[in-house]
Amino acid sequence: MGMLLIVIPPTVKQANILMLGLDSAGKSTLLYKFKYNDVFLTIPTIGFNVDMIEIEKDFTLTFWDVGGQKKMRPVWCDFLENTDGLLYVVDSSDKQRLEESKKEFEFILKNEFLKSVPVVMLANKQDLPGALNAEEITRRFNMKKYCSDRNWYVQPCCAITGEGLSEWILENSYKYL
Ligand code: G3D
Ligand code: MG
Repeated sequence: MGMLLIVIPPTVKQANILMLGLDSAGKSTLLYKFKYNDVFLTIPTIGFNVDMIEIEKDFTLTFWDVGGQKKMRPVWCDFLENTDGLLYVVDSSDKQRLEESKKEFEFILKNEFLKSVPVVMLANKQDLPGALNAEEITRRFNMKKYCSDRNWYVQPCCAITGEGLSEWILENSYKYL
């Protein structure tokens, strides 16, 4: 997949991460896990959640977790401006809605505001039986084609246990943004 490295000007102390994905993909669970290293009972997000997480001294990521229900998806466009990194969350075990998720993904990538914005796809719910692995998600989402104009990476994870997250959030996130 290659090395993802985007140079952050020394003055940039904050980056906006937009979390998108279908409803129930696990976005809010992931955000709680990032923030508190804990699992909270999530309720379907009506509107959006926003949270700032200090990755290291003087570097903060602001996560925008936008509701993924069908009626919310047209609203995604209102959140695209000023996005430094897209975190697209997929329920890797929900094969029935994979195609729907892919369609939304492809659609959103075409938006001018997301031009060249790096993408990390979180292949969530790896704990569930039959979950597609990162290679399969990469293939099914046609990442090589649709993200050929930007840096991208597919990270398998489980928002409940946090597996796969710490590597990304602590070690690598700042490199992507
Ligand atoms: P959303 O914010 O993308 O809409 P949520 O999704 O974070 O609200 O999560 C939807 C449901 O998926 C929640 O279950 C949550 O506990 C579950 N979930 C999230 N991540 C994982 C995971 O990695 N593994 C498993 N097994 N479940 C996960 P409920 O039952 O509350 O609907
Ligand atoms: Mg939510």
